[in-house]
Amino acid sequence: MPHIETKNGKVKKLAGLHLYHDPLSSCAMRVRMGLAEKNLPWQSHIIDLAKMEHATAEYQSINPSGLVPTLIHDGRTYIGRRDQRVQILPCRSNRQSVVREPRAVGRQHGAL
Ligand SMILES: N[C@@H](CCC(=O)N[C@@H](CS)C(=O)NCC(=O)O)C(=O)O
Repeated sequence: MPHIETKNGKVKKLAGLHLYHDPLSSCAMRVRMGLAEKNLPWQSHIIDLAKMEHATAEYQSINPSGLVPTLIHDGRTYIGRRDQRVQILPCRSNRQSVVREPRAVGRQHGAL
């Protein structure tokens, strides 16, 4: 899941893990499953696709692709790419993100 520079000032200030997602999105479900598997606490921000909330200027200032999910970790923004999956690491420290930078699908066990 590539890291992008967010233009949204509020998001830059978010501490911990925050997931912008639609409960019915299978793309977002993969990330929710990874977070649950690693027992990581996270805060939910619902983006209702049926209500076109992903098409708002506010959401697109967080994720310019207008797709869900968007994962924020300590103000850093991670968005999905078709050929890449996020890997959520089992432990956290102040120096290392729990979200590993992109890897190609199928190259690594444990990738989401
Ligand atoms: N490769 C991305 C794809 C994200 C994606 O396609 N999300 C869909 C929901 S599963 C979406 O936001 N669709 C809204 C739209 O296409 O307008 C990922 O896995 O995160």
